[in-house]
Amino acid sequence: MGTWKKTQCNFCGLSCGLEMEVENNKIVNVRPDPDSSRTKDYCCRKGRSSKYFQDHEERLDYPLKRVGDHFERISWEQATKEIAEKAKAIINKHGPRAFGYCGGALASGQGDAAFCKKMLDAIGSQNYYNPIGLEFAGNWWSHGKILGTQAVYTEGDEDTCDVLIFWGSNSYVAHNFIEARRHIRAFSENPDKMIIDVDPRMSETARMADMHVMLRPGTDSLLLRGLIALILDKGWQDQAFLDKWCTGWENAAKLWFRGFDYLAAFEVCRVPYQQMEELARVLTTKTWGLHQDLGIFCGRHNTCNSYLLLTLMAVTGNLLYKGNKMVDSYAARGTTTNENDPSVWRLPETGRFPVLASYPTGAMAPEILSDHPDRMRALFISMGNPARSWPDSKRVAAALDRLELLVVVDIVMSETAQHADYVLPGKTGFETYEFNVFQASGAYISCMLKHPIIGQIGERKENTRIWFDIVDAMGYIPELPQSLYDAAEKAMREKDRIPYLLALQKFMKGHMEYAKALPLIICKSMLKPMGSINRTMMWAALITSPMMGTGMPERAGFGPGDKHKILTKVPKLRQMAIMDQIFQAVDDTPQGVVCGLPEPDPDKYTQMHICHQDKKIHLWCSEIDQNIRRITPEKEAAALDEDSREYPLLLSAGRHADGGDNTSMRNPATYQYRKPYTVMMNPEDAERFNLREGQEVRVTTKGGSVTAPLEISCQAGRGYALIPHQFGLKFGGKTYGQHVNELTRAEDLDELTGNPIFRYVPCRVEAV
Ligand SMILES: Nc1nc2c(c(=O)[nH]1)N[C@H]1C(S)=C(S)[C@@H](COP(=O)(O)OP(=O)(O)OC[C@H]3O[C@@H](n4cnc5c(=O)[nH]c(N)nc54)[C@H](O)[C@@H]3O)O[C@H]1N2
Ligand SMILES: Nc1nc2c(c(=O)[nH]1)N[C@H]1C(S)=C(S)[C@@H](COP(=O)(O)OP(=O)(O)OC[C@H]3O[C@@H](n4cnc5c(=O)[nH]c(N)nc54)[C@H](O)[C@@H]3O)O[C@H]1N2
Ligand code: SF4
Ligand SMILES: [Mo]
Repeated sequence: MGTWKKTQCNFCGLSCGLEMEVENNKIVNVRPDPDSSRTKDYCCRKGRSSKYFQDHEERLDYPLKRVGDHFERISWEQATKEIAEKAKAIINKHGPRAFGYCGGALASGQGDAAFCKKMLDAIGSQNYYNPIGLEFAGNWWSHGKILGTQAVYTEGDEDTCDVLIFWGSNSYVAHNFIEARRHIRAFSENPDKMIIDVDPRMSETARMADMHVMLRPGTDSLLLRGLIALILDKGWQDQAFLDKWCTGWENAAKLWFRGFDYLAAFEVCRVPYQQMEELARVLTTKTWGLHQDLGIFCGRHNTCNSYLLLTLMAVTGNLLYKGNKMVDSYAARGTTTNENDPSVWRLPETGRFPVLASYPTGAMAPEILSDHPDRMRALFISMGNPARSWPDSKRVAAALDRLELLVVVDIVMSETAQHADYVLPGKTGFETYEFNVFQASGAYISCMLKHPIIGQIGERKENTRIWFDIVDAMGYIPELPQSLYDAAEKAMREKDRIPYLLALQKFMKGHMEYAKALPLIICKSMLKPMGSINRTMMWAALITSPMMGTGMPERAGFGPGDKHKILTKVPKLRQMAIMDQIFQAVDDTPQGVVCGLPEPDPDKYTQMHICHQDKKIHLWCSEIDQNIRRITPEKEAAALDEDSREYPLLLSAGRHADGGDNTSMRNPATYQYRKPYTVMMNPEDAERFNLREGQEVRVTTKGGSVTAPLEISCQAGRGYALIPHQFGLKFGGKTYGQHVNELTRAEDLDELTGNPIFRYVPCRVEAV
């Protein structure tokens, strides 16, 4: 018999509450936590599979250094010293543009993303590559233009809407919002509620829908342009909402929608007009909430897709109103990056710009492989597997090999780690502190801090602690006075960090030259009493939260306490004291705490979430104008047919299939009793190409070719083949399946933001 401990899932941003039975330092059982502050007795298969992820023979226990063609065990002291010296020498010779970080993951651990961005700031480099540049770039850029911020995003609120729309999102399998399956089932069973699914195939989610719009793959932008034109033509738009909240609408309506030939557009999209009229009527008469994902984010014209969906919300009065809410978070997900600001770096070779500080992942390999003097030469990677998960993996591998210094922190010898000069053993979120400050739903903010439930194994270290030790050895964190360490110790002992904040403020006043290193100074002084960089980063994120002063903590019952008189005189410090109280509550409560409630007044809510200075929703944007205008029935029909002779099918390169979690679920025990690695194809296509169930087939694209057994299923749309995302991983010396990014190309990126186009890859499938 082991001991049951409360924790949260490690595998996606939702952080479902879990209880784990731990015996002999191993997870032996997992069940959903009924007391969680965000999920009630709910988790998915990934969370339940945690034990296969945590303990297996491939876990790394010691630091490794490449010597010739193999790796040798070295000490932490040697690793830290050598890496710091080599990285520093490269920066001294070529400047900070030669240095970069990639990874950070948007999974349930945001410690790496939070710390490593600060590490780059201190070094003076903007080379930050995060999965933002691989799925959200188009969406977050559109939020920046329309709402004035890239750091938050909108999502359907199932508590307030009558209609749930899944657009390019297979949520029944992906569980990409809180208690997804539970909500989908409830909507499906309730005769007063409705589910609409827009997806070119009969996905598991589409099967539960009341209306399935089975559009031709890659035609979402064309469909959306037509749909908005149809709404205007009928006069069904929410004019009161547009007049009250929006600006630029007249321009957008005149140049993009009025007079647009929507009948021709629907024909190219292969959707019946009657269904579009019905859809337009539902969208303009009911409260609806949207869940969109990779069908939109990684589809053709993905930035236009996101921009037009936000426009559709505004036109129907559903943006930041009724069904679509802002997913707030106390921890800033980053700062909005204005690509027109001359101080923001353009990538030297491709000229690409960052969104929310993160560059397009597809651009990284071409940049490293270029001969530009400003190219990246030293790279640190953690919580990411670019040689497997990023577009054009062969090119990524070649780029990693070209680097003068590559350091990878991982829990296994990943496909990326295999190319490194140093591979350092990280901990999982079960072995150290980890935090996730994504909001659970539009209805509340709940914060959680995972505490370690597994004791020390081998010489594994917290990822961020590894990076901290290296930047400290590089000399980017100054020596601190003993008084600051003492203040930190006392603050943690007394569970009140206000005196520490005052001591820190005093120190910084005399040392303005250290301003860029402030977060690292906090980590250094707090490290001993906190025992963890992640735990410190969570506290730092809370006390610098952009949500301070919004009244959210107070509505959830949090106040500053009455210990310090100074709090009544300094409003900013008072707000920080409230966040400090929240930190304490979260730190004391492993199941998480509801610590923020949104503004209840709908008008004030909308007002608060519009970040443009004029407090208006901006529906016109000159940067996207030409892109939208080019999306016409004629041009799209020609572009969609362009490759069809040589590549008669389309490939969804990387369905996020059940049981997997990108490349984290490496252990094949996760898939026992299943045969998940296949090419899925529609029965009519199989007949057309004379292929049989189970037969080995070859899939060829412009990027490369892989083989897999054929699975014939009505779940695949006609003309649309699918390969799962999470294969091609090594375990126990064997590689399971082939990996889908051997089929994708670095040049197939969205024209605006550079987000990859994984869901529209022309291909052919033949018998081997
Ligand atoms: N089990 C499991 N769950 C996961 C993950 C996992 O690997 N496994 N990964 C997690 C992560 S990181 C993410 S980002 C999410 C992804 O979650 P999803 O985005 O839901 O995953 P996909 O399987 O890509 O589903 C996208 C849907 O879009 C459809 N689609 C394809 N092309 C088009 C198109 O042109 N237009 C439209 N409208 N739809 C299209 C596809 O048919 C598919 O049903 O899942 C998360 N959850
Ligand atoms: N063709 C194609 N490519 C895709 C997609 C697709 O649909 N098609 N989907 C894209 C999407 S949506 C995403 S989000 C990305 C994901 O791409 P990445 O962000 O690169 O994530 P992973 O590939 O899962 O790599 C995560 C790495 O972190 C390690 N790791 C996991 N958990 C821990 C931990 O707790 N501690 C430590 N130290 N390490 C850990 C894992 O071993 C793994 O090597 O893939 C993208 N790539
Ligand atoms: S939905 Fe699944 S993967 Fe995501 S946090 Fe919950 S249990 Fe984990
Ligand atoms: Mo993702």
